[in-house]
Amino acid sequence: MKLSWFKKGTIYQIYPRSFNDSNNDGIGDLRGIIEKLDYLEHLNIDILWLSPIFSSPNDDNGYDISDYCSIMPEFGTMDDFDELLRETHKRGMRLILDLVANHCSDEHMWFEEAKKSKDNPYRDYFHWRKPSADGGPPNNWKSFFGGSAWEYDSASGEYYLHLFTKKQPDLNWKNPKVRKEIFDAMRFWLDKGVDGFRMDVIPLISKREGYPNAPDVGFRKIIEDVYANGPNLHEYLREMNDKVISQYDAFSLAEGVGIDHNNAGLYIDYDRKELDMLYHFDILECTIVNGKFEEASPFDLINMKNIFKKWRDAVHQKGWLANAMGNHDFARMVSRFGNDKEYWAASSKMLLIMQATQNGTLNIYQGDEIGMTNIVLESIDEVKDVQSLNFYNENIENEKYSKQLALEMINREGRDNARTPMQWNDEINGGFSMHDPWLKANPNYDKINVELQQNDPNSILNFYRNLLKIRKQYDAFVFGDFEELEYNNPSLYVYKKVFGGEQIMVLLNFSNITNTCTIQEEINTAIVLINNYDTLTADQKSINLEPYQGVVLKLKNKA
Ligand code: TEU
Ligand code: CA
Repeated sequence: MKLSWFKKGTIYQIYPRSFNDSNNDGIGDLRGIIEKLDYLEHLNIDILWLSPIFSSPNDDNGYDISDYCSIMPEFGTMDDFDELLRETHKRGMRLILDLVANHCSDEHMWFEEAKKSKDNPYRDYFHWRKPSADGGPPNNWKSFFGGSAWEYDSASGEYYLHLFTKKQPDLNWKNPKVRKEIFDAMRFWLDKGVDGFRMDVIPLISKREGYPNAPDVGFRKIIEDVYANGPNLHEYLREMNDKVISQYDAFSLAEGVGIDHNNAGLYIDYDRKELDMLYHFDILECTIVNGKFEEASPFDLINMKNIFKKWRDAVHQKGWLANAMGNHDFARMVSRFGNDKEYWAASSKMLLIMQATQNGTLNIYQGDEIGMTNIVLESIDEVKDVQSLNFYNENIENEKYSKQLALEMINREGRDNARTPMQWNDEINGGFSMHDPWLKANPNYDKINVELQQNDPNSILNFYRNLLKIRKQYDAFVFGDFEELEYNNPSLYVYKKVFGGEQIMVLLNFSNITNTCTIQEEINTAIVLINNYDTLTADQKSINLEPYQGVVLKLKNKA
């Protein structure tokens, strides 16, 4: 198996804008990250993933890059970056960057040139189409962030494609020059020593021939069938791996938008030599039916078990996954899947136990290690995310929702929930910055912050630290074969994992009440490796699990 250093590792995603502000201008920055490297090392993190740090007009907070080989001035300088990389490596951690290669910014030189004329050498870096017969957009494709995916350019009388905002024109990967530009940019960072890339919306880079209309099915299905998994995609990924990634001691982590368990193998099977791992959307979106801010379904544990199982079966022994329950695009993990009120600490810890005992690389998001929760934004002026703002404007204009309801929906599902400043202590703005931050801090920083939890042996933070360490000592956590118990139980998630002779048992209670789990195992010889409560009540045949209790037992080795 190639590069197993990343398999047992834990990836910690940093959203630099919201992590730590070293110069008090309200925006997190690279020196702010350097200041916290000891914190991350102490937390037992192995790999840092930085959301985009490249020059960008920030229409989508850096996911609209205007220069792939420079640092966003608000974040610092190239010297700061070099120091950050050096200091990360010095502590035995690795660093990966966020490669946004499906689109760039409309302020990138390539697009500014392309707009100048139809015969400009950069024109073919993008997707241009004539208007349809009625003068409207060339097809019915919708942007991920609302409205048509086509923007009219009056100078040339043509439309360009943007699957995200109109300031994020899609790059034309069919053009070999575009591929070369991206590969060169990747080499620029790899030559500096970065350890790989998280690849933003990488399944979208190859477009359907002739740009056919999308059928009238839900948006998720449209993503799968029309936007993602295009005809030349795998050829591009192989080329990227062959020419770039495989030439370095580096790995790729794909954002698996539009990938399901049936076609995942095409991306990550070892023998395909395309991507090293992906995180899929089935868990992240298990309460989202078609798209954000549309119909939502209640959390259903059996459904979640099914999702884990079908993915596990699909990739077992053939490829590798990353496990994430949250990131900068979703509301906070504990607010969505746990109970952020009376069982806030227990459920935060239990969710970590679940992720950390699924096969794959563990991928955690900044702030989840202290149980950061969703925020209530009081008015639309406090909302900063372009996805939420577009949703609001579109639906107020067409009178689909009242202002109040639209804001409630944003507060429930919007991306700003995950982007509020990291809560370091109980000082102003949670110690993130002395200046008003770009997005307001969650007022609960007086109760939820790093400093408080560092000093509390029972805190979520210390639980993470301990669990991340133990996870590395038992291969069954990361590589074990699964045997499920209580499969049809809607409140308990219970499984045994076996690797070599080593056996562990994981018991999780996804509910506000105590539940009893009947087990056949001889548990009187078991050792408690992890427990998010101080006590565990059990007899020969059963275990009582308190609300959101999570336990990992080490069973006697198999002969
Ligand atoms: O996200 C891609 C993506 O599919 C998101 O639109 C996601 O589905 C959505 O936020 C959930 O409602 C990536 C980045 O992670 C995101 O931050 C960027 O805005 C997007 O690509 C465009 O680069
Ligand atoms: Ca700053």
